[in-house]
Formats: sequence, C-alpha cells, structure tokens
Amino acid sequence: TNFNCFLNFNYSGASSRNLKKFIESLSRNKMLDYPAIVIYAMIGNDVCSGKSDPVPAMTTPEKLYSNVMQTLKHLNSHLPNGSHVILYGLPDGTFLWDNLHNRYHPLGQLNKDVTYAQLYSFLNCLQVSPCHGWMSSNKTLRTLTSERAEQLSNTLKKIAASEKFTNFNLFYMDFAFHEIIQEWQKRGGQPWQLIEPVDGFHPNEVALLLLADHFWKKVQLQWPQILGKENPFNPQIKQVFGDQGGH
Ligand SMILES: *[C@@H]1O[C@H](CO)[C@@H](O)[C@H](O)[C@H]1NC(C)=O
Ligand SMILES: *[C@@H]1O[C@H](CO)[C@@H](O)[C@H](O)[C@H]1NC(C)=O
Ligand SMILES: CC(=O)N[C@H]1CO[C@H](CO)[C@@H](O)[C@@H]1O
Repeated sequence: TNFNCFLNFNYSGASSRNLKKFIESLSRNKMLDYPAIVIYAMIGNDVCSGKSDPVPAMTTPEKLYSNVMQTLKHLNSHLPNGSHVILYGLPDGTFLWDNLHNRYHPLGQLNKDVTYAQLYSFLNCLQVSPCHGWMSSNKTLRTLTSERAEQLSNTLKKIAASEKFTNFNLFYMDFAFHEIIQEWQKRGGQPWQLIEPVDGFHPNEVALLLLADHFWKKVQLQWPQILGKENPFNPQIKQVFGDQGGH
C-alpha cells in the first residue's frame, strides 16, 4: 500500500546534475507496491550558484535533457507500472529583486541601514550567494538567468510532450509563482511576505503551503487520473485512526 508512504529526495542545493546520484536510494517494489506519484521539482539550482560569473555554471538545455532522461530511465526501471511522474518547471526569480531590493533585511531593520540590495551584494562579494543570477543589482544578469530558466522549463515541457515510458505517464507543470502571489494579494498580503526574510531567497512556510495547495488543485483539475479513485476504505480508516488532518 502507499498509505502514508511519502519519500522526499530533496536537499538544499539539489539540481538535475546531482539528483542522478541520490535517486538511487529510491525504494519501491515494482511487483507489490501500488503505482507511485513522483514529483520532479529541482526548482532553481540548475541556474543558481554563488560564482562570480554564474552564467557558465548554469545547466544548458542539452545537458538538462540528458540528466532528466537518465533519471526518468532509472525511475522507469524501478516504479510499479501505472505510476505518474510530474516534471515541475523552474521559477522566474526576478520577483526576488523586484520585491526586496529596497526593503530592509532583518539585520538592518533596527538602524535602517541594511537593504536586501546590500545583503545580495555582500553575499556576491564573498561568492556565497545561493543564487547570484537573480540576487543581483545587475539587470542584464537577472534577465539572462530568467531566460535560461525559461529554456530549461521548456526542455522539461518538451520531454513531457514527446518521451514515452512503459511504467509511468509523464506530465509537466509550470512553477507559477505569479499565481501564488496573486492568490496571496487577493487575501490582502504583500509579495515580499512570501520570501524567507533571512536569506531573501527561499519561499517561506506560507509560500510553500500555497504552492502545495495550488499543485494538488491543478492535478485534481487537469489530470484526475493521477489521483485515481477514492479509497473505498476511507471511512473505516478514519474510524480506526481518527482524523489525521489529511494524511
Ligand atoms: C502497464 O499497464 C498498462 C495499462 O495501464 C498496460 O497497457 C501495459 O501493458 C502494462 N505494461 C507492462 C509492462 O505490464
Ligand atoms: C552584468 O552581467 C552581465 C552578464 O553576466 C555581464 O556581462 C556584465 O559585465 C555585468 N555588468 C556589471 C556592471 O557587472
Ligand atoms: C528531507 C530533506 O532533505 N529536506 C530538505 C529539503 O530542502 C530544504 C531546503 O531547500 C531543506 O531545508 C530540507 O531539510
């Protein structure tokens, strides 16, 4: 059974390049397990690095294609037949600079002296930024980073549209952060409130909650076959285990 079976192969800094190494830890029994739902979401690290010139370090569309195909072939040989794999696109990280650069970082709130623009420049100087390409005052560089991210998303989209695997169906979904921002603004929120204040980069808990909600709603709407039929034993499960808050 897949009940409460949730495997997370993520770590901060994961990308299409190093996923190949740790995907080997996937533990599934092809014959006994129910079909799996796999979400391939490497998000930013194929375009993000702290290098002083981050452009040459970005994954190229050709390289991404070959990395992802290698991962998918591995999944195809390990997943039960009838599984589903969803490739998740890359975000357009320009919202980071646009929404944060002239705001104060927590370190500078007391004396109003450290903005995110200054924090970003400090991190770049030390070459320790999680994403020099987007966390930079250089507009040309931010645009280049977004262009590459879009090319990589298009590569994922192309793979989903053209490649076939015997043991799973393949789908592609955009990382539509602008939709999350809109949703948040409708509730009266400000875009900067969705970003982790300390690093000025990662989506915070609120954003992750909205992203997950958005993701599953889209799946339910566009590809209900991924979720399949409702478990007829749900009432009995509830009786035995009580309300587990959606788990
Ligand atoms: C996998 O399942 C599909 C139907 O979902 C079936 O058509 C196909 O023959 C199966 N493949 C294998 C290798 O069992
Ligand atoms: C801005 O970034 C571009 C692309 O990496 C680079 O060619 C250019 O030299 C940078 N400009 C400045 C002022 O650093
Ligand atoms: C289980 C696991 O490795 N979780 C990590 C996923 O990535 C975030 C940040 O990108 C980490 O904070 C988690 O520890």
